[in-house]
Amino acid sequence: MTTHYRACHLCEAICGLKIEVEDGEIVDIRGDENDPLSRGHICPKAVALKDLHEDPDRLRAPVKKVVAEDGSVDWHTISWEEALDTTARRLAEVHERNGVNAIGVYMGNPSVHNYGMMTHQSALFAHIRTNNRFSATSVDQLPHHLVGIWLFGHKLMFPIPDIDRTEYFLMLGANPIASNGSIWTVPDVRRRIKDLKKRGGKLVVIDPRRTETAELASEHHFIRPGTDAALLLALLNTLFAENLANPGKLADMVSGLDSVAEACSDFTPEAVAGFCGLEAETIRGIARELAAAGAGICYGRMGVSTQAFGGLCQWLIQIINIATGNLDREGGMLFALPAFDNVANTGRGGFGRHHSRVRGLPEFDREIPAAALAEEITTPGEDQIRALFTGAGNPVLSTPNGRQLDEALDGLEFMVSLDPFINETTRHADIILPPTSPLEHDHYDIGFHVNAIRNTARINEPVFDKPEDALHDWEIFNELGRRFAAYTDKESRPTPAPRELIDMALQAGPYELDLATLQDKPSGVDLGPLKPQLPERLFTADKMIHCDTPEPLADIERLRQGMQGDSGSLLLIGRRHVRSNNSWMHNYRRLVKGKPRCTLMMHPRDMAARGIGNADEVSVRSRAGVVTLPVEATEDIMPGVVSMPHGYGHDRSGVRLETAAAHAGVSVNDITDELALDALSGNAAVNGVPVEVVSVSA
Ligand SMILES: Nc1nc2c(c(=O)[nH]1)N[C@H]1C(S)=C(S)[C@@H](COP(=O)(O)OP(=O)(O)OC[C@H]3O[C@@H](n4cnc5c(=O)[nH]c(N)nc54)[C@H](O)[C@@H]3O)O[C@H]1N2
Ligand SMILES: Nc1nc2c(c(=O)[nH]1)N[C@H]1C(S)=C(S)[C@@H](COP(=O)(O)OP(=O)(O)OC[C@H]3O[C@@H](n4cnc5c(=O)[nH]c(N)nc54)[C@H](O)[C@@H]3O)O[C@H]1N2
Ligand code: SF4
Ligand SMILES: [Mo]
Repeated sequence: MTTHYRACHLCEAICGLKIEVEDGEIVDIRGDENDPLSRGHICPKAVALKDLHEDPDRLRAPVKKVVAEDGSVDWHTISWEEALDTTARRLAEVHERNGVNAIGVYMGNPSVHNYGMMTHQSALFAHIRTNNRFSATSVDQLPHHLVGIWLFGHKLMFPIPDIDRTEYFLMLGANPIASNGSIWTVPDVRRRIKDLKKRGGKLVVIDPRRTETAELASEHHFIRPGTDAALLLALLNTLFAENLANPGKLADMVSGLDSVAEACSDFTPEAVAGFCGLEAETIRGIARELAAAGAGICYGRMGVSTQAFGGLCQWLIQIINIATGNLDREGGMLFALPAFDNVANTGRGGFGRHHSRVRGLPEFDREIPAAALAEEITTPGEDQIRALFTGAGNPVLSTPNGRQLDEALDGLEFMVSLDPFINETTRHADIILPPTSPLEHDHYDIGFHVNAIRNTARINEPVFDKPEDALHDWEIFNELGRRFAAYTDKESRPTPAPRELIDMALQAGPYELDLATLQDKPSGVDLGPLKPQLPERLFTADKMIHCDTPEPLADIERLRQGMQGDSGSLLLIGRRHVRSNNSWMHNYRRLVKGKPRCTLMMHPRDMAARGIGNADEVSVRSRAGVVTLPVEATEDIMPGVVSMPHGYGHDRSGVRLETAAAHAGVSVNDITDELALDALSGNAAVNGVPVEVVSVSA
């Protein structure tokens, strides 16, 4: 028996694991008590790492699609030589004939959990500087990046809730008990919330659903989806009107708060109460308690990012943290200082430097909103996408109006996917390049230490040897880069192995660590709690935080317009479950067992009004499409709101995910709307979609 130490890479909590292997097989996975960040915590998904590794549906060699004369599709195993050469040649042909923008790129969420994808994608993409780049960012955390740029001068400057030392925590649109935290690496959040309450602190949750997190909170308030920006403005209004705003030591490095005070002057609690569905006195109470706390937090995630006012919400949240003096305060919001300092190591990011061809949507960091991918493939003209590269993503299930994209992908001349599975997206590829299993390569978390509540670092060796004739993601990028460069007469410079890059970055980093030191400590090293770092850590030219950001200030007018009138439609929101992970963890019996999770949660009052019985099949219709699924009656959802999880809809022809197909569900993104974006940021508004619900049970 051998024992292996490993950080779980499935979600942002990056829990330390202890994995026991006997005769080449995993016999036990448990939490690593010595991990200074996760302290032994794990969730049910960790054990599924074994299932993922052993999954018979996981591709072990490249495959190419072969279509028979009768239209039937078969996948043939091919050599790496053929797979890499064909991919590079076909991409080069499109590049040659139609220009670089004819190649589209979509990178999905697990790229950020796998360092080789981050350090090495440029080995290929340095040669394909296409304007048609997309990623899951624009269905997720895009507003956080923009706020980072606007206020702190860098797209990765994320203020992190210091939950272990706070007294008052105001949380909007996040459900960490299910998600284990986001833009907030906080393993064992349940215990931390309990500790907060034990020391007399308070957690207040604002969510249209009484979630698992709301259940634990000191207070929970329902809010009408999409109205949080008005609530946040009313909180600021109260802070300024009652003279409670006090930036404290931030005063010397902050300017422009007066402009915000002026902009929110008509957003009194009374003015927004009806729109948001909270009492005016409740809003005032929250503002007063947050101001009175010695250290407080205002934090918001998916529910306030992926909605019609996502950019404005995330900006207002940080303005509140500044106005209450809680930014850069212990027990408030602090910036992490990772050993591999990916903030110092990456560009600051830009916004709106070019726009998408068809709809004129703004780029962020050279990417345009994923909601525009289908139209960029189907709309003829110069710079139309004709070839597509996808890596670690499943946009057919994860981006708005995925059904439209599903159809659009068939029109491509060539598609290649870097992915271990034949799923709803990769089934459209001509070639699939499967990387090694996660446990066959080493692991260092470049992505998430910047979100973490404590500074720690760990490198972990592979649990299993790399099989003969297998390639890591980063090796695939290096090889594709070299071959594409050869076909297009460019000079290629393969990037050194990720380990070397990490070693260099660690040595250059703030703790002057190196790989050898970390290798001796497989449970990780503790670098201490987060500390105040401003103004030194600011990336703004004058080391100041300018709160009078023109773009979000101007967006307040759009909110005012939006507050007029109510269509009376039901509003659809999303949800997550601890045993699921976006679209790709439904192939494991131990995670999907139990009652079906892909249901429409609905309030009994709304059901009665429509003659819907419990467990009826209902059709849910939006502007974009319709899906049919079972309804689940619950008083835990606000009347007028319905909720459905994402990442389901696996029963499509050609998908090779046996267990997932048997628990297929339907995809909520068949009815989210590719035209419904936050006009400020370009982020998808997958929460707050107007829908009609009708029983289809006889
Ligand atoms: N188990 C599990 N864990 C995961 C994932 C997963 O799929 N499964 N995915 C990972 C990823 S990629 C991410 S980004 C994170 C996301 O992490 P979180 O943001 O914590 O996760 P969600 O469960 O989407 O929480 C969003 C909440 O917003 C609420 N909401 C919806 N609309 C509104 C609104 O208009 N206003 C307000 N105030 N609330 C609203 C929803 O009811 C929901 O409770 O989770 C990560 N962790
Ligand atoms: N309606 C609605 N839509 C949403 C959300 C929502 O809350 N509601 N959440 C959004 C969010 S937060 C996110 S992050 C996105 C996720 O959207 P995507 O990133 O597009 O989708 P995933 O489901 O994460 O797909 C992961 C893919 O990566 C592959 N993969 C896993 N590990 C590796 C690896 O190491 N290497 C390679 N090459 N491939 C790998 C898997 O096989 C799978 O195909 O979905 C978004 N979509
Ligand atoms: S919470 Fe679960 S999925 Fe997330 S890192 Fe920890 S064990 Fe892995
Ligand atoms: Mo995400």
